[in-house]
Order: sequence, then structure tokens, then C-alpha cells
Amino acid sequence: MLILDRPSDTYSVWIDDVLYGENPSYEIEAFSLSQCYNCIKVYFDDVKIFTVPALYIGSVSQTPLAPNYDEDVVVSAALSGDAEVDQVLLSYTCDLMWHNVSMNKFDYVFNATIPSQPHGTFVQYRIYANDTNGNWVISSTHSYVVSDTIPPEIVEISWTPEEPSQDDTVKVAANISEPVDGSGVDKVLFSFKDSFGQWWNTTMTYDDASGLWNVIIPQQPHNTTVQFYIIAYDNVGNTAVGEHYFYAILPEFSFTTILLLALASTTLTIMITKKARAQNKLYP
Ligand SMILES: [Ca+2]
Repeated sequence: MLILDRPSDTYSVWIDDVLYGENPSYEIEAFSLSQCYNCIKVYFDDVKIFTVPALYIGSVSQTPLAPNYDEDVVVSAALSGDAEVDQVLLSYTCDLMWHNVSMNKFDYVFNATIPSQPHGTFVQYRIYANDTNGNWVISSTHSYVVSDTIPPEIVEISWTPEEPSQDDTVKVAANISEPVDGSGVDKVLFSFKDSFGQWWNTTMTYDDASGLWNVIIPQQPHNTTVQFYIIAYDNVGNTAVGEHYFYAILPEFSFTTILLLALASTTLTIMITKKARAQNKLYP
């Protein structure tokens, strides 16, 4: 026990209720506190006196603190002590295997990198260091879980037929992408506005064969403009909201049909005219 008498600025050291000295001249190299004080004038602490090792790992940190599946993690360790450092190793595991990597010194800090890992991976690591006398010290074990903070990517949206008539249902297909190390696509919501201006929500269905998410929009009357958009979710709730798309329901006679009819009509007129001229030649 270390008792500090603040008014007289003296302290005394008691071990097992035996006074070992007052204002001792020897240096306390390190101690840990377990209590504060019990009165105004006299402060005391339970102390554990120990010798500072010749080499010890002062602090361990990592960057970033919450790594994503696409981020490497740099682990840094600050070493202290009088001994000369021989080597420092970062030992990490993502499964059952422990991997050892030599740490590189930069100023007084040693650094090494844990490569990026898939979403959800539980990574543990610790630092091993030894001095030139072969004395090893080991840090406590640190850990993190790899996260996914990136929304899915809406790669492409298409629909068929591209110019539907009122007799057509329309199939919308969405290509949604998540990296192989990401959490994966959970669901895709589909919203569309019908001929009455009413918005409808449904979910798209994943098709293994094509790798696309599909939905069918029911027939809509002609002169309607259908509007739709999608929201893609990954398995940890990141969302990607797509842009709005529009298509118009063509009238019963499409532009192509009208063009064909016009061509046919023109051809018929020419034929009649030619026939009339031919008749005029025969019977002038
Ligand atoms: Ca994601």
C-alpha cells in the first residue's frame, strides 16, 4: 500500500501491513491503481510494484477501425523498453490457420498489413516481439469483424417489348451486382405507376439461369405512360435506389403499321395511275 499525505507531501510504503519506508529513494518503475482515497487529508492506493520488462508492446492499433470487405487493415504496434528489438511479427487468423507477417519499422512504430477479407469474416491478431537476447513478449489478442457498407450496384435495367401496345405485358429485367466478398443481394423492390397514376410496389424475382431480377408489368391502356424504378437491398440493409424509367403504350396502329399502310397506299396509287396511263395509250 502506498500512502500519500498531501499536506506534508510525504508518502510511505506498506507491504502486508509492514512499513517499508517513508519517502523511499528507490524508484517505482510501474504500478497499477486499484483504489482512490478514503479521507480528505490522506490518500492511499493499493499498488502492485513490478519491474518494467526490457521490451514490451506499448500500444496496438489498426486502420481502419471498422474495415470493409474491400479494405486492407494496417496494424501498428509501438514497442518500448531498453532492450534492442530483434524482430516483430504480426500473427493473424481468419479461420483456423494463423499467418505470421514480419512488421516493418517506421520511426518507433512497427506496421504490417492484413489483406482484405470477405464480409462477415472474424479476424483475430496479436503481436509477437523479441529482443536480441531471445526474450519474447506477446500482445493481447485483438479482433474485428469485416463489414459491408457499400450498396449493391444497379448495373442495367431493360424491358421487353421496348414499345409495348395495350395488348402487351412488359417484362422488366434488372442486373444487380454485389462483389463476391460483399454481403450479397437480398431483395429488389419494384415500384411502378399505372394508367390511373396509382403507384404499385412489388418485389422482383431472381432468375438463376440469367442472373437477372425480373418482374411483369400488366397490360396498360394505350396513351398511358408507365413510370417505374427499383430499390436494391444487400443482406446488411445497404440500399441502392435506381433512376426512374418511362415507356409509353403505343396506340393500336403503331408508327410502323402506319408507315406500312402509307407505303401500301402509295404503291396502290402508283399502280392505278400506271394502269390508267396504259389504258389511255391503248385507247387514245
Ligand atoms: Ca454491399
